[in-house]
Amino acid sequence: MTELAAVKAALKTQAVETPSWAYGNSGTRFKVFAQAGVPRDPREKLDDAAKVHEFTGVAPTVALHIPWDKVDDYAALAKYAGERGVKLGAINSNTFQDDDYKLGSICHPDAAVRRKAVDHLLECVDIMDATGSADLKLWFADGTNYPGQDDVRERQDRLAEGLAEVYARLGEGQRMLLEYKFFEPAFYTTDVPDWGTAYAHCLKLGTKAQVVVDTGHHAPGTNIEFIVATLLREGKLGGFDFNSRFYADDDLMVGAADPFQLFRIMYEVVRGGGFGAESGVAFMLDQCHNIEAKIPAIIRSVMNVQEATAKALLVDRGALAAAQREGDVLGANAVLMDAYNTDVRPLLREVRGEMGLDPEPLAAYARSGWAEKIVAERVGGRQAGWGA
Ligand code: PSV
Ligand code: MN
Repeated sequence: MTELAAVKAALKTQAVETPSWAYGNSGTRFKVFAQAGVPRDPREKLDDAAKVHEFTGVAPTVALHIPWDKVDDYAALAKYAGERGVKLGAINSNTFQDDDYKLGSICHPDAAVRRKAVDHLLECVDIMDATGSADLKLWFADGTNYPGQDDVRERQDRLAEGLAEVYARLGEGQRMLLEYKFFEPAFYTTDVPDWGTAYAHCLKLGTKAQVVVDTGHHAPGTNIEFIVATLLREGKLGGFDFNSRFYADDDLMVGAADPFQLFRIMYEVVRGGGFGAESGVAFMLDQCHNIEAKIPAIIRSVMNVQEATAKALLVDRGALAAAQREGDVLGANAVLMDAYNTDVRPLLREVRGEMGLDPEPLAAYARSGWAEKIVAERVGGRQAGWGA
């Protein structure tokens, strides 16, 4: 196989997971703007996700969020997804929207609240059994707002205890993916604020516990690709929640704010053996489309990930290694920048053509009439939104 053929073959195996909540209404804490045609239940979210996969060919799974996507029969929901050509992906837990969680969930000072939170996580594993999902994705809003509010060390003990109980419940082939976020909603201490804390807990738990890197969950200037390289090296990178940030956890389209950063991340993924199904690294989106049309925004996001991946795959690794060995600073940098500055859109158009897809997913989606159809048909009922 020529090198270009190998790059194309790799791109055809790419899999980006889209989040059910991105198809619903969302906003900032100031206002949620409703859009016409938005799904009213989990099935309609899957219908939209299936369209993203139909036009991109590389978005075969959909992440669910419990209880936002609560249904009576999860096996039936998985079957419904399958009939539309997609599968159910990670199950995202929610221990941050109940009044009981004001002071935290699995780190709460009251054992009864901790019990409630852990029971929810165990319920999520039951759901994974029914849907065939492999990953439980955990993000905790736990933390404190004021110095002295709670015992920071004890909160870590409570966290470890709760996680251990859920870990013990994981079945064969199931994983626990622990996300970190440096602040918000807690402002003084956060119980899982950084990759080091997440890594320490996952290391203690065992091989089924891995870290999720949400690209929006870092302070400005953080070198995310270094974190990626380190976690991959330790076998602890479970996956990504991709999105873009300008300020904090903006949840904008991945690759919109800083495509160069996305390329650098994808280069470390490729370099560290994190690309491809056998790597176990999950490439998920975690985004909210507040003012832009949702389905095209998700298609655009998937394409942005594809473009960054194509550029990362095009890096001349041999030339780079040679320049690095020789201490050729400018030469090494030039090899990386050559790949980044390549216009990979023609290559991706070819790849799509070879996959039997329209080379222009956004134009094909616009022509498909799906946007008009859902606006006409999804009338009445309650639109899905943040919290539903
Ligand atoms: C909140 O910050 C958050 O965006 C986390 O990143 C989760 O992954 C997501 O919500 C869904 O719960
Ligand atoms: Mn996330």
